[in-house]
Amino acid sequence: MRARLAIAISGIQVELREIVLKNKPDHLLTVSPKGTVPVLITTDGNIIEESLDIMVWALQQVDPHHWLSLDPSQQKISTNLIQHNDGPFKQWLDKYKYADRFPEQTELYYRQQAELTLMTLEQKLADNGCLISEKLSLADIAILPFIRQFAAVDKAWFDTAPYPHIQRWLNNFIGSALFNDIMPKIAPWQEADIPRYFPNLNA
Ligand SMILES: N[C@@H](CCC(=O)N[C@@H](CS)C(=O)NCC(=O)O)C(=O)O
Repeated sequence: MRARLAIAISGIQVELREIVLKNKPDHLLTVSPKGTVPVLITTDGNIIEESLDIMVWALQQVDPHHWLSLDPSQQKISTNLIQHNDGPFKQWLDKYKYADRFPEQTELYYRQQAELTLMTLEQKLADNGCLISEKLSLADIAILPFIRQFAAVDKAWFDTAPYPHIQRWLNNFIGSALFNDIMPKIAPWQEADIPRYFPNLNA
């Protein structure tokens, strides 16, 4: 989702091949044996296999809202927040989402571990509006999809939890044209398909 968000905002056109994780095409595993998505192949044949790297690849070419424009101290905070999100937070989130697969602790325990991160984000949002400043930047877009997942585990609880700034930030994101632009369901890619392009799926 975050790779699509950055590509969509940059307007850079890519061929989109939707895959079903339970039935990965051979070509995906050939170009990227680790078998995770997203994977981007550039026109000069480079393989980019991490969503964050794909975001930076797109925004370094076209960055209409200056998501990459941070001063050095903001840059450091941004990098730390994203690393923490992609590391410890994502691990707690996965356990909270699939608590029945991790019976050594309760769902509540996993949620509370993840909430330690939410408390940090809530404070940043209270101080700045967005995570780093008063406007969205790379960290917001890189982290928001994971907070959306966190919220969805128990939406009724989340909506009344003491995170008003996160609720506002997430609701604004979910209500944005950008988010809705990247959401259409796309049929899985098959060898015989004619190419489909993103973000202009209908072009
Ligand atoms: N670090 C990677 C992680 C990507 C990732 O874990 N993607 C999941 C889907 S959201 C996946 O491909 N899982 C492989 C599988 O389920 O087989 C990135 O952000 O690009």
